[in-house]
Amino acid sequence: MLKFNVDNDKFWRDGYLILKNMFSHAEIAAMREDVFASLKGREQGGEPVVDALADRHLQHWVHDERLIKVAKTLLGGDNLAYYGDGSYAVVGHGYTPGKDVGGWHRDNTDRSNLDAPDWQGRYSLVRFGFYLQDHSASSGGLIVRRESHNRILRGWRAHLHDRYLNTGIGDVGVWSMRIQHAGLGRCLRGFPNFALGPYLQARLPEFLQAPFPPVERTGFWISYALDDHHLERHCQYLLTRSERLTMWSNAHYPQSVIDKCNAAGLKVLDMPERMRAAVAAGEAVGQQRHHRQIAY
Ligand SMILES: O=C(O)CCC(=O)C(=O)O
Repeated sequence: MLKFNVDNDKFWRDGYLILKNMFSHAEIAAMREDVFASLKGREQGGEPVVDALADRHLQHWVHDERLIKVAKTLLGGDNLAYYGDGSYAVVGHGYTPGKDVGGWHRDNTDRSNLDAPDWQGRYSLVRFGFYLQDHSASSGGLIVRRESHNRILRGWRAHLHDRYLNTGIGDVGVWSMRIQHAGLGRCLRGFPNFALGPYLQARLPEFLQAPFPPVERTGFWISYALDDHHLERHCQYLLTRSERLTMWSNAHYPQSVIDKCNAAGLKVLDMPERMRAAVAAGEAVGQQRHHRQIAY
């Protein structure tokens, strides 16, 4: 039994949801500590960049039963999988506004061609976003373009769909991987419901934009999907990406962690192993630095 409301209809209509008070303040503080312990390991301990399930500081969050339950509820299926897509970023630590974060994009496989397979039927890949500081009245949260998971919105009318995830501590965002979104969003000072996407951020005077929280802006994301044809296509796409080669080359999932996932009702697709096998077979994987449509 979940203690918070999961509005399925709203999720499929808008393409995203904010799950209010899904985690306690203490849990979010612990998650933030875990992320910083991992970061310290990478920056000072020479630990490799790996996805969340292979990261000893973070792996327990991947099989959190609440996330699994919500993902299954939203996606309407029991065959839920984790496919090596769990990561974090801290602004100022290799995560630069305007370079690594801030522009509009989608995270699915076929991004602008609505005839492509991703756009046939319900898209069964979702991402949870934990913003580990208070964005209820301050900038730095995610901006999503409502309903853009179902269509391409263009021109000035598209901005009417822009929504700011003004998450307080413990609120969690979840969105369709097909939705258009922009990281490091801003909101209007005093009006946190009013989203300022990249266009308005660049034009509105600073004093009208809500400030960022006083702590380092930290995001942690975990994706899940039904183990279906959309996911297989997305996995094929991810194998083309250079940042996955970096993230998966040294990622190993201990059997005990896989067992915990399975016990929580989550299947684990070992994408790191699949990437290593493809590399060993001499396949052309991990070469694309940016999104590139794959054949269909
Ligand atoms: O909020 C951010 O920093 C970026 C999030 C994002 O673009 C993503 O998770 O795909």
